[in-house]
Amino acid sequence: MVLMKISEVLSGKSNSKVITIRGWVYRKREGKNLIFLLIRDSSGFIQCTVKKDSSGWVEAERVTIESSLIIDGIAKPDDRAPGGFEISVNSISIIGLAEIFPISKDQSTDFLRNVRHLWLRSRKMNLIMKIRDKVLEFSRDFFRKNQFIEVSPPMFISAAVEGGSTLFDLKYFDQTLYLTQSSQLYLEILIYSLEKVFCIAPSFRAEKSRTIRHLTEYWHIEGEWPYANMSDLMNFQESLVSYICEQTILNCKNELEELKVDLKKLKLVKTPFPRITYSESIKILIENGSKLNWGDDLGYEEEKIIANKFGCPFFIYDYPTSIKAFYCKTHREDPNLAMSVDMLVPRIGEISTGGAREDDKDLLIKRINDSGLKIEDYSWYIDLRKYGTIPHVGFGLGLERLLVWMLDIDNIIDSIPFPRTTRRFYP
Ligand code: AMO
Repeated sequence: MVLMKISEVLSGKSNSKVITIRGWVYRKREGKNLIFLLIRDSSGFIQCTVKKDSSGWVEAERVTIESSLIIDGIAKPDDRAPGGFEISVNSISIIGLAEIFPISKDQSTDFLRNVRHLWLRSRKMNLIMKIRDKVLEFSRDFFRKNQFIEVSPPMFISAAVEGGSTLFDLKYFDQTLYLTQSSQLYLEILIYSLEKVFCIAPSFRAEKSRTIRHLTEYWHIEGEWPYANMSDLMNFQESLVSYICEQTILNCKNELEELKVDLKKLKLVKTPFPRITYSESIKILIENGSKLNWGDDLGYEEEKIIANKFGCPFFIYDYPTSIKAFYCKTHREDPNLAMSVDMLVPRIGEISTGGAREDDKDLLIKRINDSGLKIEDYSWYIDLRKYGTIPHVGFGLGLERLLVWMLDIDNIIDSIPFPRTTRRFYP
């Protein structure tokens, strides 16, 4: 007897052979002389039929939805069965007889999110998590192909990266520390040793926003690149996103099909992405009836208006310095403009932010002071500009926002196994 994954059985390799599968009962239908069990494992679903005269009958009668089983039987093609194959069952060992499973048909999204630990077994979540894994793999591939080194920054930090209003503080023995909002400043340290670096790590935001694009803990794909300019940065980011889309189409065909993802949208992701300045984006907004003025930050609603106009990923660059963080480098000929760039997509708006970092020590100190931050908190960051400063750029791409867009997911909550929001932290 050969132990097989359900996907191997469905591929026809084991036709007419006696095989063993390990899985859980997804559905059960009982007839007088026949019981149908739809069994799932990590790889898929297969119909198993148990005849009254087989030695598996007694166990088949006992099993309940989500019971875990080991099944021995003969796999054979059957056009009526989902996937085109079924297993004619010889015997069943019940490993864990399940109590009445709380999830049944037609339950509300809210209920399913409340029983996340059980809902993760659903096909939908299984498929999203598989694509998520692949997107992480393709992101790493792309950085490595471009000679970036993966590094491991800390999650406990001593000073804000992205401003105090979204900072989680925590008691760290006798002091207060924070959960990192971005690994950017730590990647900036590491470029002085390793040059091109990247990380894929959690970032935390104490954000009360309850939108389809906000989590309090999300995964951040961040890169930092010495001696590159804004044009290199946009070229790199658009190539990364189109590589991820291309590889996902090639390698996750079945998952995308089953999730009914709009493949046309992914296939249309081609470089170069359109690029407009912040000033041009304000013009578009005013033409569309917005009351926004030059200098105002773009909110979710404004981003959506512009993004839906483009219908594909695109960049907005050269934002007002006044709405950008202290580390943003400014244009030397016009210090009111920051060398900063966001990537936006339809429906979600911003999915990444990046830019050139201020590499001049005195200008950086001025920006820290002007931002009302305590200079002593950033003395190590200023040291980087004291000892062999170099021009550099970097960016942060939100993994979940990317997935929400790619996979047409309704809410960011369903792009991560264990979502953390203002209301959700269980389990
Ligand atoms: P920013 O704060 O714009 O920039 O964040 C970068 C990207 O992170 C994602 N993101 C989020 N995803 C889910 N939930 C949230 N609450 C959330 N907040 C942000 C978005 C966003 O574009 N250090 C800079 C980037 C840089 O310049 O390198 C930064 O963190 O996709």
